[in-house]
Amino acid sequence: MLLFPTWKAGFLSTLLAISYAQIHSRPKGIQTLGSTVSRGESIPRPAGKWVSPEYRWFFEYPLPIPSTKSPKLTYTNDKTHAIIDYYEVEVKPVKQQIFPNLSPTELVAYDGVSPGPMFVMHKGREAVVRFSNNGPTNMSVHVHGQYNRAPFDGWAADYAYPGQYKDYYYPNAQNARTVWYHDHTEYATGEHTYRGQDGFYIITDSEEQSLGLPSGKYDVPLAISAKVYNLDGSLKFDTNNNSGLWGDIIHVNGQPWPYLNVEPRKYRFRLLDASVSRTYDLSFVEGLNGSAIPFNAIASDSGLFSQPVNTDNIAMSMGERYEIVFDFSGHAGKKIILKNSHGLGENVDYAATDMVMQFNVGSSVSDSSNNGDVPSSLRYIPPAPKSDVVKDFTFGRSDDGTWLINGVGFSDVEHRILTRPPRGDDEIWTLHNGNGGGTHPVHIHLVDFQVLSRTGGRNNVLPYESAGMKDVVWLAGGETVQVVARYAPWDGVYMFHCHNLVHEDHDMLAAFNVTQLAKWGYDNSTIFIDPMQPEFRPKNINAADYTQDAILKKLAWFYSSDAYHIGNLGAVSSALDAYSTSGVRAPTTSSNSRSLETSVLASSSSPGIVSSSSAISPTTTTSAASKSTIATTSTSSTWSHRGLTASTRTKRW
Ligand SMILES: *[C@@H]1O[C@H](CO)[C@@H](O)[C@H](O)[C@H]1NC(C)=O
Ligand SMILES: *[C@@H]1O[C@H](CO)[C@@H](O)[C@H](O)[C@H]1NC(C)=O
Ligand SMILES: *[C@@H]1O[C@H](CO)[C@@H](O)[C@H](O)[C@H]1NC(C)=O
Ligand SMILES: *[C@@H]1O[C@H](CO)[C@@H](O)[C@H](O)[C@H]1NC(C)=O
Ligand SMILES: *[C@@H]1O[C@H](CO)[C@@H](O)[C@H](O)[C@H]1NC(C)=O
Ligand SMILES: [Cu+2]
Repeated sequence: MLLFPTWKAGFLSTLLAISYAQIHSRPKGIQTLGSTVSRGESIPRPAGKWVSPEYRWFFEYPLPIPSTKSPKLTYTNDKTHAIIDYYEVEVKPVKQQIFPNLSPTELVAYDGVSPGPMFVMHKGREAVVRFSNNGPTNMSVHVHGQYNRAPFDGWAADYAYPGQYKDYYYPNAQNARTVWYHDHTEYATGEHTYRGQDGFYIITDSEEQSLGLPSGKYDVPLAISAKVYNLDGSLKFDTNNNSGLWGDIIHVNGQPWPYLNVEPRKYRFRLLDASVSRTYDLSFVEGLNGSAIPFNAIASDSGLFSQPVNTDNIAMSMGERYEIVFDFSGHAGKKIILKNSHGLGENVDYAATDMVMQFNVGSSVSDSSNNGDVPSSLRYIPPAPKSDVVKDFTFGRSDDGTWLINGVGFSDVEHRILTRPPRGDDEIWTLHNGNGGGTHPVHIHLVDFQVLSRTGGRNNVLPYESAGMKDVVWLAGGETVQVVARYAPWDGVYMFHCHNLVHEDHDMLAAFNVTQLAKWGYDNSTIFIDPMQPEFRPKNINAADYTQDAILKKLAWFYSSDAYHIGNLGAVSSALDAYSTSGVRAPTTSSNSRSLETSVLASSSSPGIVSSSSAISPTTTTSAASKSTIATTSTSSTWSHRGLTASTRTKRW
């Protein structure tokens, strides 16, 4: 076995660390080199194939920690004291040194960093984020994992051209969870995300904070992605290749095979598979050949589990998040490697795709708070609702190689709305892996779902898949998976798709329309149901819109739209309760047959030029619901307990 020469590695990496620090314009918050643990420990030079130039600097560069984004200003309503925090993010090109021996790599990233700045949102405080597109491509931003109203959900055809901006209005009303944001532009989501447009969006709440989980520097987000590079250091991406992009260079938070100095205590890690096509089976080992060390999985896509799941591995597919608490206390002075299994699913394995990163465990603990046992009870999760509405969706490949859902892709504008769940309906969706095989992580926007069953393939639901609520489920070759969700709280048109981004762009992306229940007494405004609603479309960047005065006016206008306010949510919630107990079904079709209700989307699928002078008029609000309540307390407690009544619902149809 050819060993990597340690002295040379140490010398070289000192030099390189300097140039890295100079070239890398990462914001404050980057983990600096620790002094207690030596880096560059020699590891066997992996044998096997590379498609990129060979990478040799394993565990020599520190894990970048995304900086936390601060609001630029805060709007407070005079009467209700409700608050909206306002943030600005610029999408722009940046050069980042990835290979120490090649030219810097060109990326297009949020605020010029990849992954982008991290949002830390507190439940109960709404936010508006203005994304200004100063990059070379179109842009649509999806905050993946919260229930945004349709015009703010990153609809694939609702993109901003270079030179435009869009204001996204976010509720931050759900329980604590690890959400992420990434590009969702039609036919280009994969390439844009791959070239840098992704980041973390954390929602936190007081219930979570009272659990005493590791926090601060002991709470670390880990976005794992796999890419391919050319000899000149540029990223390789073939837009016309519709099979997948597995990648031989594994990155964590944008850095290939980094290390993190840790203390011998508990850490919370927020794992995200941000790759285009690669799935992982992750485990922690001491030394390359060590056996897997058990840890507690505590949360998935939609927040905390009801109780921790003890496991020694986590298998995850693209878009999924898992949170774990790992205890380094028995490993002082050791090196722990985060490993990946070879031979998983349809992945193509390369020389070093079995390694992810290394933890260098120090010998002392600087802060022993929040280092106790993980509580045995983490959160109340209602039992899965019973439902006899079952809809089938087959994820398969057509003869020409296109990936489709029930034979339909996003480019089939007339048919891409595959189903219309009545608002508040509990539905079981049966997801089939059809022709063409392939791994399809299925992401349903808007809802949190529960995984009910998996047949074929792995034939079981993994304990950490069923322990919490999710928004992506891994549908591997030969598998059929059932998920149940309540299609709520909002009505409107939302996407669901494969999160193998190559499949998504080629064209495994469809939609559903959560339809109004007539006469149930809640807000019946339709302003938020069309993702292409003109008022909310991107606008040309102009200085006048960026003054404090213009921004505050815009925030007041958003506030008056009543998109998310507690009065609205309360009314929706009680209307749906009434519906649930009445047993009367609204006269809406629930089949997933092709429908021809297309006029709205057909006319808006190719965004016309948005007039540059489309100044927002703060008086054109269509919803006039009163704001008699103050949105500072928990806005969704009623909502999250709705599931309690679900199992006793009787439906008569
Ligand atoms: C942005 O979208 C427009 C309209 O679909 C398209 O013509 C244009 O080529 C896109 N721009 C880029 C840079 O891809
Ligand atoms: C498409 O990409 C896959 C995976 O990287 C590769 O194996 C395949 O050869 C590519 N196909 C073409 C036609 O380039
Ligand atoms: C680790 O395993 C590899 C084969 O997987 C073997 O070649 C190597 O000698 C082992 N190293 C140690 C230290 O046991
Ligand atoms: C979605 O459903 C609503 C009824 O709730 C309807 O008004 C609207 O036109 C539908 N949208 C599309 C694009 O079919
Ligand atoms: C919406 O609700 C209001 C008040 O309940 C009612 O007056 C109005 O007619 C409704 N509009 C539609 C389109 O149903
Ligand atoms: Cu797929």
